[in-house]
Amino acid sequence: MNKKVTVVGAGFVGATCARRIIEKDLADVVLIDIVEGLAQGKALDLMESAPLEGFGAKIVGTNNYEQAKQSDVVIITAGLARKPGMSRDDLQVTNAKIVREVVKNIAASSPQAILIMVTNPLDVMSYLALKVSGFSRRKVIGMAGILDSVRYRYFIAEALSVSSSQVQAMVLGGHGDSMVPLPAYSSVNGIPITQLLSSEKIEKINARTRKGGAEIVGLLKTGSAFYAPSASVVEMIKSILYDENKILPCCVYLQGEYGLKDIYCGVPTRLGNRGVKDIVEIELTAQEKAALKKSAEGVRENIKKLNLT
Ligand code: TXD
Repeated sequence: MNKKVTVVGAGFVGATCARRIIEKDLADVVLIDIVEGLAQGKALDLMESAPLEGFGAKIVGTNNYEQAKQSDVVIITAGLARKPGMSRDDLQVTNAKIVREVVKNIAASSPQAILIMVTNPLDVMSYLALKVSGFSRRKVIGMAGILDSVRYRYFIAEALSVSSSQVQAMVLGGHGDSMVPLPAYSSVNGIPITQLLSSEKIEKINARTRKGGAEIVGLLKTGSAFYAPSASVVEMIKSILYDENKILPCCVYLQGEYGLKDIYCGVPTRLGNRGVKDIVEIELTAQEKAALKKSAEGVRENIKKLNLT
């Protein structure tokens, strides 16, 4: 039997995730949206591409949670996206209401599922999903670090005129302007970027990475990025459904790791069929540790505004 992935929110990120999953035959997909006909229309359109694209996976669209029962993985993308001039935090009040309702429904229909959170502000919504679902921390994981890291990889590849597939790079911390790119853990086929680029050039790339989301919002004007975000979600799904045990930067609940407690933050995580198998603690300089702490404290301030008891 095929694996089952439910995608909540049939907008830009959700529909593109659904498309990538079925075109790669990774799982059958249930696409859910609150807007009548939207998920149904996109699902039917995708199924009609199957004869040409040659995939065997199935997708259905719906407005309720009946068909989502017994999902292996649920991706939550429901909520507003940024417009120019907005920060991710500006979305919090509206998106918290949406995420609360969606997570309650998912917890009732798929209590065994692994949740991948996408809705912004990502770190805060992941925390909210953990609390509302009552799931174990291994099963509620936010997607952000992979996206921030692939942006970093692309910018490094562009600066060096090398294939981006040869660039490895790591960005930790919250999914906001205070995220923490780690040049010491970034390389081109094993060669540290610190040997290939000047520190001024690296600092410029770090700054562009921190503002990577805003750069796309500024260009699109009506919404935010979705191609690289959906590809990043699929990287997580593959590692979970096929127990690949990849170490990927993910937004996870910390209970003392990196000196941080009761908070969601982006750190290297080993992902497999049980969700988070391990949180990997890497060595950081005093400056990087301070930056990670600062990034996490910003998230904590916003978590307080959720008024969870
Ligand atoms: O790195 C990351 N985590 C992110 C996060 C990268 C890119 C986008 N990021 C965030 O994902 C973005 O800031 C938004 O909060 C979400 C979704 O972004 P997207 O670009 O897909 O937004 P859309 O196109 O507006 O789609 C949102 C859909 C839309 O179709 C709504 O009708 C639907 O969500 N929606 C709902 N679906 C189900 N149930 C409820 N309650 C609901 N409310 C809205």
